[in-house]
Amino acid sequence: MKLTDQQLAEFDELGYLFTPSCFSEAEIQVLRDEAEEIYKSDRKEVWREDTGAPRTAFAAHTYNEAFRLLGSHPRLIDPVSQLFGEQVYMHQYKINAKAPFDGAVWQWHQDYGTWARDDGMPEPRAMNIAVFLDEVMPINGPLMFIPKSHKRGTLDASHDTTTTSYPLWTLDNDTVTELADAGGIIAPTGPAGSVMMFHGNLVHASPPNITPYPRKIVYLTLNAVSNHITKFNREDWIAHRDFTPIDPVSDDALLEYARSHSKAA
Ligand SMILES: O=C(O)CCC(=O)C(=O)O
Repeated sequence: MKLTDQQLAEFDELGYLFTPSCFSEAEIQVLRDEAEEIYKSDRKEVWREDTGAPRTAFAAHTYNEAFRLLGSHPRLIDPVSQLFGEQVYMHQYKINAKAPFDGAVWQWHQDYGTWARDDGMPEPRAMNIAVFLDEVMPINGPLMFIPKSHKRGTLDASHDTTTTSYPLWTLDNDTVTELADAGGIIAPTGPAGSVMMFHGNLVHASPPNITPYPRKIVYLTLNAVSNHITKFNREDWIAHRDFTPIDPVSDDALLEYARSHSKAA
């Protein structure tokens, strides 16, 4: 999948590109089923909310074949490599749950703030590309973004280690208010299989999910190989130390896997 000049200009201007239904339901169903199995396991990579509900599962591409294929999928890897003008490696991989009734807040933050401060990443030449595993609705804890906020560089932040089970470098209310007054706030919604690609400095957050409806999203954090991290403070299954460029699989690899492994097959 090659980005057009118009898409490149839109990404530069707004800091994100949203592609509804980038993956088919057949491709997503197998990932959704396997994510639920991963959440049931007691692996160290599965972090939980204070209630015990799953919050995130790290590094699933290293222990699950379907998520490995997604982590090397050309519809995700190629546009990010194109934007950075070089090959990318996996800096982080998460399946965030936002569980029904229990999914907690993600405070306002910039991803690059954490990658720079905690992992010594030299430049914001990494980004998250998010794949919806469930339908994301206005009510089930959607991601919220402040368009154009990536143009403001890396902002002052403080380390929030108390609000949730997940430590995060978060922005203060005055900063968020000023940015939102300038750029507004959007919450992309859409069917499972939709993809949101966003700049490492784009300010974002998500509210709790108090509905009965799950909202799982997979995040590939792809970093330009020449921009690899220089500090190794976090576990290597949270901030990876394998800087090998990702060699994309074929476009139908996930569909083939789904055909042979889906519960209906
Ligand atoms: O999954 C979410 O709701 C937010 C995740 C997030 O902001 C992040 O991983 O940086």
